[in-house]
Amino acid sequence: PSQFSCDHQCKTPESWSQANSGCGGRAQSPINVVTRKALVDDRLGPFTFHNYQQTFHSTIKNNGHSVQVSVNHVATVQGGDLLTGYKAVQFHLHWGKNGGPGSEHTIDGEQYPMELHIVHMKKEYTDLSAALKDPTGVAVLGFFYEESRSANKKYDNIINAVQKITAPNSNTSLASISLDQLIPARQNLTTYYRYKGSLTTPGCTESVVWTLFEHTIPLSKEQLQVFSKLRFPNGEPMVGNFRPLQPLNGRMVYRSGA
Ligand code: SG4
Ligand code: ZN
Repeated sequence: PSQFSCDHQCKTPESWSQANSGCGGRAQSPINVVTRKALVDDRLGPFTFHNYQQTFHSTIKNNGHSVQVSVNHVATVQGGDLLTGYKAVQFHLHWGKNGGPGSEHTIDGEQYPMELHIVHMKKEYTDLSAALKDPTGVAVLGFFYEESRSANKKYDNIINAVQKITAPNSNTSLASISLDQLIPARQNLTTYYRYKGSLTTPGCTESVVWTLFEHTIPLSKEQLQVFSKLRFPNGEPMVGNFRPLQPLNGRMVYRSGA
C-alpha cells in the first residue's frame, strides 16, 4: 500500500496505527532529544557531500501534506558513520502556524518554527520502496530553522515559488536550486544527533537513520509566515504538518564527537 493509503481511515496521527500497523512500532519518529542523555560518539565524524553545490532544475509541489522538491541529479552524502553513501531523493518541510512552533523533532523540549528533511536512500537502490525494506535503507538529514531579523536571501527563490503553489496538488518550476543553498556552511555541520527511527508519515516505516544538525538556518518571520498560506486538500490552511513526539522505548541518541 502507498504511504498515504490511510488518508481516509485515519485523519489524525493518533489513529494512524489503526490502519498502518507500522505507525504503532517501537522505533518511531519524531522524538524529543534530551541533550544531556545523548552519548558522545567519536565515530560520528564529518560528512562528505558530493554535488550539493550543483544547481539543478526542479519542480516544487504542494503534495497535500507538505512542500516538496525532488532532486533531479546525483547528490550524495557519506561519512558521519553512515557506513555507505546515500543519494538525495527529495526534500520537504514541516512547519507551524504563522511562524509558531512547527518542527517535528524537539531539542530539550524546544520546538523550532520549521524543520527541513533531505531524504536520501542508499546508493544501491533505484527507488525508495526498495530502500524502505532495508532497516538502514533511508537517511534523512534534518535541519531546524530559527527566526531571524533579516530575510535569508538564499531562500528567495523557494519562498517566491511557495507563494505560487498555495493550492493543493499545484506545482511550479524552480529554475535553479542547489542543496547547499538550503543548509548551513560545512563548518557548521559537525555537531549533530543520530538515532534510528522511522518515516513520520504512514506507513511510518522503521528504516530511517536520522541525523539532526544543531546549527539552525535563519529565516525572517515574513519568510516563515509564507508557508501558512498553503492549503491542505480539505481547504484548511496547511499549518502544523508535524507528527506528535513518539516514545524512545529505550533507544539511544548519539551526539557527534566534534
Ligand atoms: C512528507 O509528507 C513528504 O512529502 C513525503 O514525501 C515523505 O515521505 C514524508 O513526509 C515522510 O518523510 O522525512 N518526514 S519524513 O519521515 O519521503 C517519504 C513523499 O510523499 C517517503 C514522497
Ligand atoms: Zn519530513
